[in-house]
Amino acid sequence: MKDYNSSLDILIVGSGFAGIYQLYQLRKLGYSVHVFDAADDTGGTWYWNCYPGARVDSETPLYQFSIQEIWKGWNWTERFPGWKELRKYFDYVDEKLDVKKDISFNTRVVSAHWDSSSDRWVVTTENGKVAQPRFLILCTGFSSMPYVPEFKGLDSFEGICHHTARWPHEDVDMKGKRVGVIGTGASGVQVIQEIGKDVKTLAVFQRTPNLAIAMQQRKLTAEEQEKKKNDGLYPVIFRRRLQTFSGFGQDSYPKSFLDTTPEERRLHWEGAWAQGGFALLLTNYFDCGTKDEGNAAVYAFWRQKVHARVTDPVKAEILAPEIPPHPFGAKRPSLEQTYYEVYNQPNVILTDLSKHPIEEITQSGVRTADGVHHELDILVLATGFNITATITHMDIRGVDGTSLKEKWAGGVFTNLGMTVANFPNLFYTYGPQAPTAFSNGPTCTEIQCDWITKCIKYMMDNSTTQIEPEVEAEHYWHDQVWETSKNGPWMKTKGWYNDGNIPGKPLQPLNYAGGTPAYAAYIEEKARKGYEGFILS
Ligand code: N01
Repeated sequence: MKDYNSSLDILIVGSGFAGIYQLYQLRKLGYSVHVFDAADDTGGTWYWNCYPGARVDSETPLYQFSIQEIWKGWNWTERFPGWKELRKYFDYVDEKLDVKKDISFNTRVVSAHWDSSSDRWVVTTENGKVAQPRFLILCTGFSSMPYVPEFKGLDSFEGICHHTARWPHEDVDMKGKRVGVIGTGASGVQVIQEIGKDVKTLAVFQRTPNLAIAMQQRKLTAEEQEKKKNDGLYPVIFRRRLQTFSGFGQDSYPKSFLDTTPEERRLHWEGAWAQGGFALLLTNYFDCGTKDEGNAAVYAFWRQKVHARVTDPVKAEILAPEIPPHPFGAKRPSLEQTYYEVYNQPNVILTDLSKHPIEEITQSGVRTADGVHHELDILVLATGFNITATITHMDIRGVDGTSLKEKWAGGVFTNLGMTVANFPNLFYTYGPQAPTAFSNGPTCTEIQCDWITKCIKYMMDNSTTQIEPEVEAEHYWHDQVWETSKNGPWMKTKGWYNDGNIPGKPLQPLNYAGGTPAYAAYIEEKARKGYEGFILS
C-alpha cells in the first residue's frame, strides 16, 4: 500500500461524478491526490443503484462530464441512460483519464479527525487504512446513505429483502415471484414499471402519490450526436448548463400564470409534456410553483393525464387524488415511462398507506391496517435516503473535537454549502445547502470542484496552511438558504428536499434555491475577494 501519510496533499472520498472530476482537476496541477471509495468500482450512485429499472432522470448530453477528452469520443444510446450504460461510461472515463490508479476501492472511511499539531486530517477506514492529507474533500453526494424505516418485524422477514440503493450486483430473479415494493419515489416508480410485467404478483405500498411526469425516453443515434459535436454545439450546451437556474439548459416561462387563458396554458403544458423530462416543471410559468391557483391548475392537468391511463377509477384516485397530496413541485417528480399502465394489470395490488399503514412485516409478508396480509417472496425497500447522514455517518471531528454530527444536530450550518466552521481544510460537494437537488448533478459538482481546485491552488501558491469559514459567514449563508426557500412549495410537505423524510428531524431546506448561476457567481465573488468570509492562516 502506498504511503499516504507523509506526502498526501488531498484525499477525496467517493469516485462518482464529483470525485472523478475533482481528482482529474487537482492531479493536473501536480498535487498528490488519492481517492477512497467504499465500492469496488467507480460510478458512485451508479455503482450502488443497480436495482431493476434504475436510470438517470437527467438527460444526456447535459448529464455527463464537460471534459472534452471524454465527450468527444463517447455517444449515448438513450436520452435517459440506464445504470448499466452509466457504468460503461465510467469505465470509458477511466480508459481516457486513467483514474483508477489513484483510487483505493473497498475502502470505506469511518472517521476523519483534524490534527492541529500537524495541520492535517487523520482519516481512518473500515479496512484499517490511515491517511493524513492536508485537505479532505467529501464527494459523497446526497444519496449514499439509504434510509430504512423502522418497520415492526422487518428482521423477521424470511424472503429476500433489499433496499434499492444496496441492490446486489448479481441478478435477483423476480420472474414468477410475489414481490412487494414499499415507497413510490423515483426508485420505487422505476422498479415498479420495470418488474411489473415479469412478477407473479406485485403489491405496491404507497404512502404519498408520486406526481410522476412523462420521461419521453428515446433512442439516440451516434450520428445525431456526432453531428452536434461537428457543429460545435457541445461547448454551447455545457455553457448553457451554467446559465440556467437548474443547470439543465431550460428556464421557467417568463410569463405569469395569471396572465394566461386556460387554452393557452393547456397548449403550453401539452408541449412540455411532449417534450418530456422535467420540462413540465422547469419550463412552467414562473409563478406556478408559488401561486396556489397556478399550482392547482397544473396539478389538475397532470391528474387528468394519469386518470386517462389507469382503467380502475379506485386505483386512479389513489395514484392521482382529487385533493393534491402536496403542491406540484414540492417533491421531485419522477420521470416515468409505463408506470401508470402497470396498475392496469390484474396482478398488481395498490395499497394506500395513508389510509391503511403498514402494521408489521411478518416472516412471509406485509400486514397493513386494513387487515390484509400480503404474502411475499421478495420485499423491495424503495424508501429513500438520509441526506445529511451521507456526511455525518462518518465520525468527522474538527479543531475542538466536536463532531459534524453534533454540530448539525439542531440544523445544518455551512458556508456556501461546501465548507464548515471549525473544520479546516474540509470541503464537500453536492450536499446540504448547495443547489444540489435543484441542479443537474454534473453541472453543480463541476462548479463546486472547480472552486475547490482554485481555492487549494490559492493556498498552495500562497503558502497558506488552513482555511475555514467564519461563523458569521455560515450564519449569513444559512439565512440565504432559508430565504431562497421561504416561498418554495417544497417547504409545504415533508420530503428529502427538507430533511422531513426522516422521522423526528426538524424541517430545514437542504438546498440553496437561488439558482445555479446565482450560486456560481456568489462563490466566485467570494474567491475573487480573497476568500471573503473565510479565515486563512
Ligand atoms: O427516495 P424518496 P427515492 N412507510 O425519498 C416512502 C434520486 N434518485 O430513492 O413520500 C411507507 O423520493 C416515501 O413515502 P412519502 C432522485 O433525485 C435518482 O425514490 O415520504 N413509505 C417515498 O414514497 C430522487 O428523487 C435516481 O410519504 C415510506 C419513498 O419511500 C431521489 O434520489 C434513482 C416510509 C422514498 O422516496 C430520492 O428517490 C433513484 C414509511 N415508513 C433516486 N418511509 C436516478 O436518477 C419512506 N417511505 C437513478
